[in-house]
Amino acid sequence: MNDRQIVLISGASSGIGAACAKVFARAGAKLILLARRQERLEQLAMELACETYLLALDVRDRQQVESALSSLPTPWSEVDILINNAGLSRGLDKLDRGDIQDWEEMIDTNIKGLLYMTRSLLPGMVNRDRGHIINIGSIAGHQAYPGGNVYCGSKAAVRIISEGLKQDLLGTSVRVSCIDPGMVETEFSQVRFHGDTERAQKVYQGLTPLTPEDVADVVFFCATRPPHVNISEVLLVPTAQATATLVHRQV
Ligand code: NDP
Ligand code: 8X3
Repeated sequence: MNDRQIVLISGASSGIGAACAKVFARAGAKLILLARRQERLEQLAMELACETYLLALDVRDRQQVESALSSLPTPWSEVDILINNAGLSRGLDKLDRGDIQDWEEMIDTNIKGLLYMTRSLLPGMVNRDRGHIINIGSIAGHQAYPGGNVYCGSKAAVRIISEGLKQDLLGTSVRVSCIDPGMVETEFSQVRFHGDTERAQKVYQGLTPLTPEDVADVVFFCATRPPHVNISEVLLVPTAQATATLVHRQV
């Protein structure tokens, strides 16, 4: 990658986002790290040997997103790569028993938050005729699974929004990628099960899941292709996973 490129990573306080920060920092990027937990961002920034700018905000808050991104100080204002990674699942209930607050949190974060971020930074990329939007989707955007209903729908939306965005940007040099991982061991399942650690651990029992670093490697690869190459979509899964529901566990 070009030295000194500015990379904004949402959801940088944990898991895949934090791993992306480490990979891009090693390559010499300048990083804007965004998440709600400021202390986590500060801790990460201390570990990184690169320039960082921290944005402690909630991507669901449209006003906060617009105001923070439109007032980035000059050395940070021309974002080259936006990694839309902030996201979450809540619950695994059948739809008739689903918690509406959980649905709203997923839709507001995974779809609307991603749109607010993109809408704020994309005009600058188009004007400069340079940039890359990298969205973190999921295998759940390709196949639904029981109880996944709204989460899977939100990730299907990420996939289709990415496809539409690529079409809208045709004729510009701005690139779009959608990276769709299968099972990755992060705080994801803890968040899904509202802090039920035992239930969260069972998700990965008997198999070797992807690590956040595995996903970050793929994100970095997409971001570092020559300018005429656009990797539009990548589905990556653990070797022990075939589909959203078909996994091989050693007993
Ligand atoms: P983590 O829970 O470890 O990380 C999620 C990150 O998103 C955190 O940094 C969190 O920060 C941030 N985030 C959540 N809500 C908001 C918000 N409203 N505003 C700002 N930041 C927010 O999970 P992962 O690293 O696994 O998840 C990253 C992405 O990868 C998600 O989009 C997820 O759907 C996707 N994914 C995960 C898979 C997995 O198996 N783990 C597989 C496929 C896709 P904070 O709480 O500090 O705001
Ligand atoms: C996260 C992976 O299969 O739990 O998107 O939905 S899965």
